[in-house]
Amino acid sequence: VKLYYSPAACSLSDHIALIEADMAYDLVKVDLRAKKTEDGADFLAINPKGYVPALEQDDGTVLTENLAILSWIADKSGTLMPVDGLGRYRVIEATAYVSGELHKNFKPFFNPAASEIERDEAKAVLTKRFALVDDMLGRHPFMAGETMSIADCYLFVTMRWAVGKVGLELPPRVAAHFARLGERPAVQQALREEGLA
Ligand SMILES: N[C@@H](CCC(=O)N[C@@H](CS)C(=O)NCC(=O)O)C(=O)O
Repeated sequence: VKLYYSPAACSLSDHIALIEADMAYDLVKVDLRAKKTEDGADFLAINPKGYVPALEQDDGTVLTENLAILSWIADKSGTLMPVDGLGRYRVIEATAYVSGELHKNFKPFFNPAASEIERDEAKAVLTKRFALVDDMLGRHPFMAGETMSIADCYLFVTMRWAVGKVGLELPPRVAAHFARLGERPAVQQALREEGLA
């Protein structure tokens, strides 16, 4: 598969998941402003939504939306999400929380036109959202249960933004989880390959 990505963007979660799942992949960097890939192709022709991640399969099919791409990686590899039972829906629940409740609230920190008030409001919401993640991590070692899942891959990216972009002080269990995930070889490889190590 080909992963269309931008360094440090939410596509980093798919990159980590592909490595954790031991799947073969090629990376294609996208200039999100110019909507061009690193090899000069029109990114809008590949993904009309104009954002990353996008995952192109070997037959040319393009899948978009992080929750769908992460779920595809999990299902194809048989890792990072239980195949059935409540555990599967716990992983989807946690990944939807990262996408809809964490990721969304970073928007003002990526938008140079956002006001200080918007940033302060978003920071207050993120503080509450991460406090709930701290509760989850008090019940089990990973975000959605006993083992690493796609939710943790995505959570890692948002924790990285929280520390590096927002200057948020992560609650203790979240901070410890961030440090532990950062030590995983797959995470270190993905960071290296995106020029972030
Ligand atoms: N709904 C999308 C949102 C993806 C998204 O926000 N991508 C950001 C990077 S983290 C992006 O490419 N922004 C550039 C743009 O929208 O032009 C998903 O869940 O995959």
